[in-house]
Amino acid sequence: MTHLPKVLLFNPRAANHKPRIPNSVLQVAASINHFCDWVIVDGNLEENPEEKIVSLLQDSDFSFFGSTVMPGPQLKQAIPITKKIKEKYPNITTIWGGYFAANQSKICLESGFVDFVINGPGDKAFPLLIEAVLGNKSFEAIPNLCFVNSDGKNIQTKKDALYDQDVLPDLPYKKLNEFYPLKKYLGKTYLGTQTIAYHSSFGCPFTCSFCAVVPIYNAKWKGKSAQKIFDDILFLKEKFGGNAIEFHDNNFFVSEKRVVEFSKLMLGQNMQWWGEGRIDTIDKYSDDSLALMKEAGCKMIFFGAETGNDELLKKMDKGGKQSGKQIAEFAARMQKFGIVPEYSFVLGTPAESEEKVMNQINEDIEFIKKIKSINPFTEIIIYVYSPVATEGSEMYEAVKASGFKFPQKLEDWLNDEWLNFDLRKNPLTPWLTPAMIDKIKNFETVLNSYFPTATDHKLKNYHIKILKSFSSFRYKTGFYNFPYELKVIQKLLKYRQPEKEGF
Ligand code: B12
Ligand code: SF4
Repeated sequence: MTHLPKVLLFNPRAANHKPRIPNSVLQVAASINHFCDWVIVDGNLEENPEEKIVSLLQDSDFSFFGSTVMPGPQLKQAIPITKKIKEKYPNITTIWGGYFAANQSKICLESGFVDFVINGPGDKAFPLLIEAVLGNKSFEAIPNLCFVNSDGKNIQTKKDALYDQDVLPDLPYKKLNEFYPLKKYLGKTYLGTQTIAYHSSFGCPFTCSFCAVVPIYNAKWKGKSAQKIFDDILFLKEKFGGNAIEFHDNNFFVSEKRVVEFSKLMLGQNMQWWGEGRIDTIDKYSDDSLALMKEAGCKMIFFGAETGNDELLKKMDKGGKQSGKQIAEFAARMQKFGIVPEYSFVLGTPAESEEKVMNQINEDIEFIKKIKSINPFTEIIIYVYSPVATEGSEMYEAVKASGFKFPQKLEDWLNDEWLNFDLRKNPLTPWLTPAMIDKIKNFETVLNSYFPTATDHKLKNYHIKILKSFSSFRYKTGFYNFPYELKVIQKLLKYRQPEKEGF
């Protein structure tokens, strides 16, 4: 009997979050399914994932440990657990992938406990890397890989063009179901009682200057066909009872043709769905397409509205097409079709003076109120700008000029301020004063009380009435300071303010 190489794949816990199908590790598991014996440990479903991993490593002869790593809370488990594995089992090859690892590959490799970083899609790189390690071959020819060579030099290999998504191996849902019942991943949301997390495309064709997708995908995008998406969804519906979908793509709506085809297939399925898109892209869709999408279950779409200021939109490289006027008109257009626009705004971008930063925050607050008056059903998500190293963009140049620096060591990301950095709530960037952060947060509290989110499916009608009546004076007069009473009410009602990704 031949022994297959053993691979332990880890999905670290994303703090305070309901579990979702762990697509990142599941997709790389699919890429090695034909020649490796793999196990998934999901930090979202394990009380103590470290204990679980240690016991697996003690009982069996694993050669590889792979972890996916997003910025923020996932680091809290990914860093100490990988470090421990490397200390106790130096022969196990440790591999990180995902957005944090790819965008911060240098410090990951310098930590001494991450041997390799996958820089972008791992579908080809991961199996090739396992083969190269086992066969003692060179790593230089493996695409999408970062590593330190024998001369101590950081090497980033060439990026592959994006793969044809329809020919990649199917995700091994049935095998995942052997480790964790798949039903545990199908959460209750405002979309349905058993919501599927599905990822139908990679990358994004745009280059917004604040976006972590840009350095990895360089304005490339590739999606699965409508038929392939539909077949997978139907499988998850029939086999595991999925009855709603969150599309986790960076940009689900790039191709109107694909969305229309998918919508036609979904008619009569009685499943509601949500995804992320761009205002300027979907504004080009025909009325017929929008009406069809609604009929096919499209309930809400997430859009990066960012700001109403046209000059700033240009600096953000929003393709130069999105304008404040368009954002406002589009909110009204969505209302006509009964699709909820979920607009995210990025407040607190750098400017030449403190006064200018504050003025922009005030302007953005007024713009958000304008959007709400045009279409009160618009869901508003407020972020505080957290820089991403998009070298060469005007925005990142201003960030660097302000003296801002990313941590120089991997473990520094475990400090509280850096753990919270990518949550985009209080990134402690040098140009933001505490008064500015307070202003943003207080406004957010008042706004979310006056217009409670539709995504909190536990919220009752009388909760909404209470929240609205207590916040009405503040919202209408612009008095946002110290909204303690609203915080207490929100806490008592267990009201969850809206978060990105519609969950
Ligand atoms: C699902 C998701 C979440 C889920 C996580 C669910 C889970 N894992 O349990 C939740 C909602 C919890 C979440 C939270 C956050 N997220 Co999030 N999230 C995503 C999302 C939408 C999809 C990730 C995914 O499943 N992709 C599908 C897989 C197949 O693709 P992939 O991860 O890229 O994997 C491929 C490669 O990267 C590589 N790879 C990845 N991992 C590994 C591991 C190994 C071993 C190997 C070999 C290869 C490999 O190979 C894979 C296959 O080709 C992405 C955006 C996106 N479209 O990817 C954002 C994204 C990763 N999130 C992001 C952020 C910032 C966050 C937050 C930190 C902040 C926020 N406000 O959203 C929070 C953290 C909050 C918290 N409380 O933990 C950013 C990261 C940006 C950055 N600066 O790097 C992204 C890119 C969204 C964005 N465009 O801004 N998120
Ligand atoms: S459209 Fe969205 S995903 Fe694409 S580059 Fe801009 S912010 Fe990033």
